[in-house]
Amino acid sequence: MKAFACIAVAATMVAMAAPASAQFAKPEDAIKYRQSALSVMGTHFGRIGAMVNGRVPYDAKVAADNADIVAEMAKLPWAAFGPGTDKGGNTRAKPEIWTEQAKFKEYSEKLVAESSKLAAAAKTGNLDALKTAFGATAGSCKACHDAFQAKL
Ligand code: ASC
Repeated sequence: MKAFACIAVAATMVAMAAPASAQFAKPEDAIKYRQSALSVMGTHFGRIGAMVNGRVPYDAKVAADNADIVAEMAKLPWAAFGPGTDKGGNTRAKPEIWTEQAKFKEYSEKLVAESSKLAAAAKTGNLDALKTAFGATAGSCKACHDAFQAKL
């Protein structure tokens, strides 16, 4: 019984340590995963945008809750851009993601940093601070899309 539990724990640890790309059985699964993470992030980012742009009233608690989600989601997509996931699903990911990996990594890290600042700014309850951080975060979304996302 004990030995069995140890094997189960060891197997879980191996799975957690495995390269992220190995966590997706098929390229299609990785594509679906990263698109889902980016979609959830965009939804919550958009809810902050609605307040920043005055389309809905500013509510500091709602902004902070949404910004925390954005900051967490921002960490997730990148592990799903592993080798071989450039094709195999319906994707607008450009080949440059895999040929300019250092730049792509830099851009993804920029988003993680800016969205973390967004979450911190949202917690201050100051709308101007939120606007500034929102603009910087949106700028990092756009820079990456301009370089690495095929136009529709
Ligand atoms: C969003 C969203 C993006 C960014 C980008 C900013 O709300 O879904 O991808 O902002 O449009 O330029």
